[in-house]
Amino acid sequence: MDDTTHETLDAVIIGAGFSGLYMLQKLRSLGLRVHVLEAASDVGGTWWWNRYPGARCDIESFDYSYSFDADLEQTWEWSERYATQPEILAYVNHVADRFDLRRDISFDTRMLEARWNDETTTWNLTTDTGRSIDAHYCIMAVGCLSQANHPTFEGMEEFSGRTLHTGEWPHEGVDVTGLRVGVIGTGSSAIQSIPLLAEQAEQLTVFQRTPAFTLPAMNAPLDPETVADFKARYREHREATRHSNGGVLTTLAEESALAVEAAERDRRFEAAWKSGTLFGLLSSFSDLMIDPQANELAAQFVRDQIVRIVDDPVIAERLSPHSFPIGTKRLCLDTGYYATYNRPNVELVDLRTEPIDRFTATGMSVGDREIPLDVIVFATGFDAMTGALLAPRIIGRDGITLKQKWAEGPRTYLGIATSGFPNLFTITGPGSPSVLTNMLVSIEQHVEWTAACIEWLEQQGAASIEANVDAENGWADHVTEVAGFTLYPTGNSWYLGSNIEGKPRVFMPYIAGVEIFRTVCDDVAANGYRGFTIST
Ligand code: NA7
Repeated sequence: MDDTTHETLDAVIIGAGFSGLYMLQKLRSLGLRVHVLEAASDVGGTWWWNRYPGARCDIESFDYSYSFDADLEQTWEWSERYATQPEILAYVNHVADRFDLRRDISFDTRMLEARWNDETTTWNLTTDTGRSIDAHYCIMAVGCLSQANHPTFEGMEEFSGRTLHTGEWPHEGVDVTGLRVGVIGTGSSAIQSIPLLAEQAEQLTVFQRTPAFTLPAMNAPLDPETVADFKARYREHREATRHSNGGVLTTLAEESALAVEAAERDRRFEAAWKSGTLFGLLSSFSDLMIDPQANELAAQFVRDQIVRIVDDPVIAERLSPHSFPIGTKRLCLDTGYYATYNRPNVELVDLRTEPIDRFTATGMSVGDREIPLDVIVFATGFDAMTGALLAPRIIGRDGITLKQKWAEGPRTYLGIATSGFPNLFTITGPGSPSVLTNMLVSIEQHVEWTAACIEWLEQQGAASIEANVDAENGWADHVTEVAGFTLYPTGNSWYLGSNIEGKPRVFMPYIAGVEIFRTVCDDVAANGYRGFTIST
C-alpha cells in the first residue's frame, strides 16, 4: 500500500507474530481484503525482538509450531528439543515465505490509533507512517509479552556505559568480552541469558529482587530417529494437544502430594525434575496448585536442588524463593543457571537487603557500596497481556477508549472481544488461557474461532458483532472465580499485573485450560454467537 493513500479494507491485523501471520493466512483464504501492520522490520513478533543470548523457547519445538498444515510440519526440521530464538525466527520466516504472506504486510508501521465509526461500521486506523485505513474488522494480534517494562532509577541518565533491555536486544548482537556487566531481574529472560553472559563477561553482577524457581531444561539436539518417530504420529499428537489442558501432553496426577509417602513423593519430584519440562513438576500431584501445604513440598524439593548445585550455602539461600508458592509466578526452564553462581566472576546482589540507591556515571550504587559496570542489562520483563493492547489509542463507541474502559482491569468476553468495541478481536487477550498454555495451541484456537466468526458474519451480511455487557461481566467473574480456586492469585506475578506499578490487580489468564475453553468457545458459536449482539 502507498503511504499517502487512504485505503479501505475488510480487515486489518495488528502484528506479524505467530498469531497475526496465521490470521492473515486464514482471512485471505476467505477471500477478504486484509492487511497486516507491524511495528518491527520483519515477521516474528516476540521472536523478532527478544534476541538476548540464550533466548529459547521452553515449550518443546515439536509443539511450539503451527499445526494447521500437515506438510509444513513434515518438511520443517527442528534441531534441538527446545529451539533457540534464531531457529524459531527462521521457522517464522519459512512460514511467511511458504504462504507468501509478506505481500500483505507493512513493516516498520506502528498503529497509533483505531477509532470506531458507528455509521460506517468500520475502524479507522492511523499509523506512525501517516497512513489512514478504514477496515470493517480490526484484529489485535499484538502478543501477550511485547510491551517492554522499563523501570526508572535515579541517576540513570548519568550512567556512561551501555544499557540494554532483553526484549529489545540489538540485532547485531552484543559482545561483552572483558566487560563488567550488571543484570537487573531474575525472571525467565535473565535466567536464560545469565549463564551465557557469565561465560563472556569479565565480571557479572546479578541484581535480584525476587528469586525465581527454575528447572533444568535438559535440552539436547534431536536425533533423526526421534524426529522420524514424532513425524510419523504428528497428526494424532496435534489432535491430542488441541484437546489437552495446557496445549502439551501432560497428565495431572490423581493423588494428593500429601497422600503419599515421602519416598514416593521424592521419586516423582525427581522424575519431573529430570524430565526437563515446564509442566511436569506441577502436574506430578493433583493439588500442588491448590493446596499450600502440597505446594510447599514441591517448592522445598526445588530449594533442595539449589542447595545441591550451588557451592556457597549463603548464595544458595539467596537464590531460594520463599515469598510465593511455586508456579504462581511463571516457572522457568534453564541451562546451567544455578551452577553459574559457582563461577568466580559472578556475584548475586539481593536487592531486598542492598537496594539500588541510584545509577552513577560508572555503575550502580547499592546498599552502601558502588559496583562498577560497563553494561547494564534490564531483564525486567513486560507490561504483560494488556500493555500492547493499551499502547495505541483504541476508541470505541461513544468515544470511550479501551484504556478508560479497562481502568479497573481488563474485561473481555472469552478474551477475544469487549463490549463497546464492535468488530474488534483480541487474539489470546486477557480472559483466555494464553500464557498459561502452549501459546501456539491457544493462538491457533483463537485465530480459527475468529476466522469462523468473521466468515459467519460475512455470510449473514452482518454489519457488526459486539460482546454484550452481561456476557462479558459473567465471563470476567468466571475467570476470577476459577483462578480463586487455585494458589495463582497469591503470587505477585505479571499474570496479576503486579510487576507494573499502578496496574490494577486482576488475574488475567483463564486458568481452566485449552480444552475447556475450546468447548465454551465452540458452544458460543454453535448457539448463534451467544452473548454477542449481531447488527445487520
Ligand atoms: P519477568 O518474568 O517479568 O521477570 C522480570 C524480572 O525483573 C523479575 O525478576 C523482576 O523482579 C525484575 N524486576 C522488574 N522490575 C524491577 C525493578 N524495578 N527492580 C528490580 N528488579 C526488577 O520477565 P522476563 O522477561 O524474564 O520473562 C517474561 C516471560 O517471557 C517469561 O515468563 C516467559 O513467559 C517468557 P520481581 O519478580 O518483579 O520482583
